[in-house]
Order: sequence, then structure tokens, then C-alpha cells
Amino acid sequence: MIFRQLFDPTSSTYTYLLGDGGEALLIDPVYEQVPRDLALLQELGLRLRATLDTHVHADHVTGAWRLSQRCDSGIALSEAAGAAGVSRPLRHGDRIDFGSRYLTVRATPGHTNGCLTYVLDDQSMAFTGDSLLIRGCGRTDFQQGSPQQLFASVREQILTLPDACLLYPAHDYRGITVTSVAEERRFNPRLGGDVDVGDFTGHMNNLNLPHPKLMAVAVPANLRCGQPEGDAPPPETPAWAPLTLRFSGVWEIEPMALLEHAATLQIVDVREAPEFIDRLGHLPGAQLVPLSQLMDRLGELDRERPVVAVCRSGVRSAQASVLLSKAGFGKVANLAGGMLRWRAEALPVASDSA
Ligand SMILES: N[C@@H](CCC(=O)N[C@@H](CS)C(=O)NCC(=O)O)C(=O)O
Ligand SMILES: [Fe+2]
Repeated sequence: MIFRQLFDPTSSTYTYLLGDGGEALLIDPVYEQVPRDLALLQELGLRLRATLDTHVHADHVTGAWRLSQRCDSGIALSEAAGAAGVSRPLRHGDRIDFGSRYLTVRATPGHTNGCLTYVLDDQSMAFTGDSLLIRGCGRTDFQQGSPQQLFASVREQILTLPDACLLYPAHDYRGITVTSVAEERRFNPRLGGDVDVGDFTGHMNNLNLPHPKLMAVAVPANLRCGQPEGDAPPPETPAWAPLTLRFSGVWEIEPMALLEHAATLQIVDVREAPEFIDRLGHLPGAQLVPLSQLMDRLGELDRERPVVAVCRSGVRSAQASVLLSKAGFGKVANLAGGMLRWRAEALPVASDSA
């Protein structure tokens, strides 16, 4: 059997590829990582049979719909999630085949009402979504979450698997990749050892976490299995630089890729004038056109050359990218993470005034 664990650094999400007999499943694919997943499937000679989400995610958009468009793959998700566009609504006890292997479905509600855990046929691995994280668990304060339900799900459906069963979560915010049933039974501070449902509920009701940054976008999008609103087909990948399409529709360029392609591009810094020469500095050769003046100064830009918009964190420049595209510029991208990431990666800066 082929097994790969893939990571999305933006949302700290793990996507899992399982393959056998030329057929593959992807568990929890991420919208922006679909080109990566397609390349891997192609290189490993696998046909994608289905994508399986462990639940309706609140922090990133699923790649399920986008992959189904490219691979004709099925879309599997808990029936209880009530999402549109699911081709295979799942229930506890269902079986999902790939090659000569299969996963069984266990309902593990509590983080959301539709959370599922997928267990490999020989019980050597299980994919727990956010029901059980490494030494932790998913929060229970939205999407019909319930600490009492989560406690029962983990104790009865996950920690009853064999000691040696490896557990693969949907996220880890510290970069730890895998755990086991024996380890979590002993060391999970919320759900292992002698903790009881009262202790657990008290803990979970006092987490006071801010909502995920993307929640307002991700939940409605995931209730459509990641299909963008409207009928527009996903745009072709531009060839002028390696770019990533964000679910918002904005193309992004990574700092290193921008450095490599800088000579052929126009770099437009959309911050205000004082920021251009403050301690962050600016990209060598950048042209200063503050966002507030952009639409009045389009004539200063070359419509034939690709434009990369830059700001402090990547938020204002994302808006600038949308405005430029709407104004008819065909080759536009946003610098991912803005000057903050550019500086964090120790790339060259200038500090002269415009
Ligand atoms: N900072 C992250 C937070 C993500 C978050 O809240 N994740 C959920 C899973 S969808 C969770 O249960 N996290 C558990 C925790 O942070 O302890 C974001 O904004 O996306
Ligand atoms: Fe989640």
C-alpha cells in the first residue's frame, strides 16, 4: 500500500494519500494544494477514486470539488454534515474500497456533529480528523460541537483500537506528525489517563479560543464541498511564474519565486508613502502606488507586463490584485505574506524613497 502524509503550512492541515492497485483516496485535501496533489497522483500512477473529508472544516476550504472536476473522483463526507455536492454520504460502519484495501467509517461526533474517523482494514492506522489531535483534540464550541459527545466518541471509538494503531490527525500546530492509541491513552492530557467526562467538559468549556480566521469563508464553502460560488470554471494556471490560486480567487506568488522572476515583472507596492521607507523597507525596483490612489494611477502601469502587488502583510495587496484584475490587467499576483514574510526569509530590500 502507498501512504503519504502531506502538509498545508497555511492552515497546518494534513492531507493523506492512500493508494493500492492503481487506485487512491485522499483524506482532507486542501483547496490551494490541489495542484500538488494532482502532480503526486500522476507521478505515482494513481487514479483518484474519491476524496474523504473527516468533517466540515472551519479553517480551510476542502479540495474535494476541485479534485472531482479534474479526476472525476467521488466526494465522501458524513451524511450528518448536510453538505451539498456529496456523491457518497457516509454513515457509521460504511466501507470505502481502494484497490484491494479498504477503510471503515466510525462516527466520532463532538468537534462537529458530522465528524468521522477512518480506520484502515487491518486497524494499523486511523485518520481521526479533529476528534483526536496529538495530545489534544478539536474544540467543541461551534458547528454543533459537544464535549460530552467528543469524550464518548474518543473513548469508545478511537482509544478502543489496538495499542499499536497509528493515529493521524487533521492538524498539528507544532509539526508533530503521528501518534498511537497507546500513547494517547496514557499521555493525552484532556482525554487519556484518569480524566473523566466532567474534567473534560470543564476543560473544553474554558478554552476561550478565537474563531478560526477563515471560518466565515470556509464553513459555507465546505457546505458546498469547496465549490466556488457561481458557475465560472477554475481559471487556467498562469505560466509567467509559479503561482498558487487562493480560494478567494487571488493568485499568490511565494517570496523566493518573486525573487527569481523579479526582472520580468512590475512590482507595485500599495502601502502608504511613509511605510515604503520605514524599517521594513521595500523590494528593490518596487514602484510605490498606494492602494488609495491605485485606480487613479493605472496609467503609470504597463498592461503587458505581469504585476505583483506588495504590502505589509499581503492583505491590502490582495485587494489591489482584485482591483487590477477587474481593471483588465491579465497577469496579476499577490506577494504571499507581504513584506513581513519577505523580511522573515531574509530577502534583499531597499530603503531609498520613491
Ligand atoms: N489559528 C487557527 C485556529 C484553528 C482552529 O481553531 N482549529 C480548530 C480545528 S478546525 C481546533 O479545534 N483547534 C484546536 C486547538 O487550537 O486547540 C486559525 O485561525 O485557523
Ligand atoms: Fe476542524
